[in-house]
Amino acid sequence: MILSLSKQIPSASRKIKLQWFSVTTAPYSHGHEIKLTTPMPEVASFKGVTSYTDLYNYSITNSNHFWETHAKSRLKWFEPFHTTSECDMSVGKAKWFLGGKLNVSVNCVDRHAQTNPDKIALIWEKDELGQNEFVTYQQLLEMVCRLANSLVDSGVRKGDRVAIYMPVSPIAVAAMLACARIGAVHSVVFAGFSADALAQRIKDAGAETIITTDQAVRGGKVIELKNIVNAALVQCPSVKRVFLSHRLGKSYARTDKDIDLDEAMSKADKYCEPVSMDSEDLLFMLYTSGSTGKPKGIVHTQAGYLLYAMMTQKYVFDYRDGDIYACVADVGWITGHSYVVYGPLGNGATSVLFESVPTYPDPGRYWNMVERLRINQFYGAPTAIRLLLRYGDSYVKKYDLSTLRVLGSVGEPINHEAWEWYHNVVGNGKCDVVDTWWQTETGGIAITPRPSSLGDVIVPSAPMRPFFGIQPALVGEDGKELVGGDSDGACCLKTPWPGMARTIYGDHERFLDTYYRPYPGYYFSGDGARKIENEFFQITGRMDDVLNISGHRLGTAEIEDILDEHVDVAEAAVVGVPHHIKGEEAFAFVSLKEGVSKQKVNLVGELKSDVRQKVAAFAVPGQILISDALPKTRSGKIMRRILRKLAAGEVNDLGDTSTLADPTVVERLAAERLKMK
Ligand code: 6R9
Repeated sequence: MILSLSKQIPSASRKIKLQWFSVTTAPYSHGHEIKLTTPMPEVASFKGVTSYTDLYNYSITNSNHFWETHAKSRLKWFEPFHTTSECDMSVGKAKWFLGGKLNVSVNCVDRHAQTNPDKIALIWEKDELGQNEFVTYQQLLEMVCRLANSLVDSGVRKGDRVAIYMPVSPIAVAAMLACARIGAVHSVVFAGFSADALAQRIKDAGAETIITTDQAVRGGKVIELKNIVNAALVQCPSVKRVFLSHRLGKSYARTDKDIDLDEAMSKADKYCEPVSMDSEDLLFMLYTSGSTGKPKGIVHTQAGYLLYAMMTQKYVFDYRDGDIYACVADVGWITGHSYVVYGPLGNGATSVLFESVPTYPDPGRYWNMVERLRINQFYGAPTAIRLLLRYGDSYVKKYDLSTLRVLGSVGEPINHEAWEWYHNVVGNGKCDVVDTWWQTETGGIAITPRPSSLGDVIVPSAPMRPFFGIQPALVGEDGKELVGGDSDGACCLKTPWPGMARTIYGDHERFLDTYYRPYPGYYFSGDGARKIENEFFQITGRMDDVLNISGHRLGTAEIEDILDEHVDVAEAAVVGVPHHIKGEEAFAFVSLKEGVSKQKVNLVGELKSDVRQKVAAFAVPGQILISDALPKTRSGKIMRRILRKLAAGEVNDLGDTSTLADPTVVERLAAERLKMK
């Protein structure tokens, strides 16, 4: 999809390019070699650095000195590190700040509670419009300590995995930081995932502890979280305890493993001694989708991750002391980890927690919140922007959004219409729009237009430039880096950075196979990219069987596994199709077992409900085409290329079908496809 957009960018002369850029030049049109304006005190120790270009180059050529200087000045250490990094991209090895001891919760809470106890750490924008809760750093410290002590009192120890299944709330943030305080490894599971998906993640992590909430409420709808946890527990006998916090306080089914979190916290000590952690001890794992059915528990460690989240939050969003910063992501995704919790709190910022949805109670919700809370940075997803722009400008215009300075976009490519609306209507033409490309695996933003308030041009709809320390490379099928021209390649990163993932929990081979072996010497992201005018990066989409539905990553195999389980289904294949709001949607092809009628009543309904129940609502295919067979090569491989064309409705442009075992299958599928909307 983004490809067609990039074609609109004139690739001729600089003059044309500047016209194109003119939407965002003022007041940042100083050209490329501008002096540093954003305070970065560390620059004083980087010899010869006087411009942004110098600084970026320094971060690559003197990577260790660059990061070491920041790690010393920005993190609070119990014991200093002795070696800055031990990394080898050719074998997927990454270690940062070796020998150093620290505690992430101390860095995110204690030190700010000491210097600025009454500063607001969290503003909870609850689902109910106009209801906020404010948590100061001092209060957050007490919450974290009491929660940490509750965990310890019940037997949770350093290295234990703790599953967190909670809505966006201060108590969810405290749960993450409490794990960090005692050295437990948290695994936050997005509270929109089903009982089966939750159980799968609990089992893979070997978690014996769950922290959850009675109910969640989103857009006025109640989700019975505790009952979902109970259903997951049936599959996870090894779980020993379920801590339960209360949101709505409605009734739920109890089990003998339940521990009331409020009660436990009120009895617990209000201070908890932080555990001294090694830089490379596990901080958390977060499950994400790959091209097989089994989600991968991406592992991040302590110091490198935290430093990278902090640096990117500060310099990408031009965060300044006193700003009110809002990232509206759910804490169940990496964006919530790095840009709701660790990055902003590490920097001592005021971070907004958004519990609701963009259209509740009406499509002005975000902007109502921006006005009320006087938000300076707003970080959201293109899917929401696309949805909101359809309701027109009036929901934006009625609010005073003059506090906004930077608007961020994440999760998927932002198309031109959405970018322009975000920039012109939401930002009133005055804010920087930063399209941020990164992944669960990169830990923090890797490619983004403007890594500080340096001032420079911004190309609409492209993440453009690498952040400090990041060196992207476009690599061709032969494993060689593509240089020059506007060619498409695999989006790889060729130098290590502190936020990089360390492994897949329990499966280091899969980690190497997925990220380091496809293009030896490089980290392979799974995305394709190209360079605009041989200068700015633009992402072209996934190169594997991973879908991006409303910014949520999902492997096609995860949906196929569920469809395959249905008694009537012989085989299923899922592909992505473009969708005007979600960006992409799943389209399923299903062949039936012998003797099952294609007309079977409500088969499509049953299949959709299975996916909803067993994966998540966002995974439900928009369309399901039932047939007697799927197109296969003579060696039995399903031809997804053809299915993608069929799904997109391009039935007359199916390309070469000569390698198919039975070409008539495609003809029948094409006829069926034409009958659908
Ligand atoms: C942060 C996050 C990662 C995948 C990534 C890519 C897509 C994210 C993007 C983008 C184009 C952007 N993606 N940001 N594509 N432009 N600005 O979303 O992490 O959930 O792991 O997804 O999302 O395909 O590979 P995660």
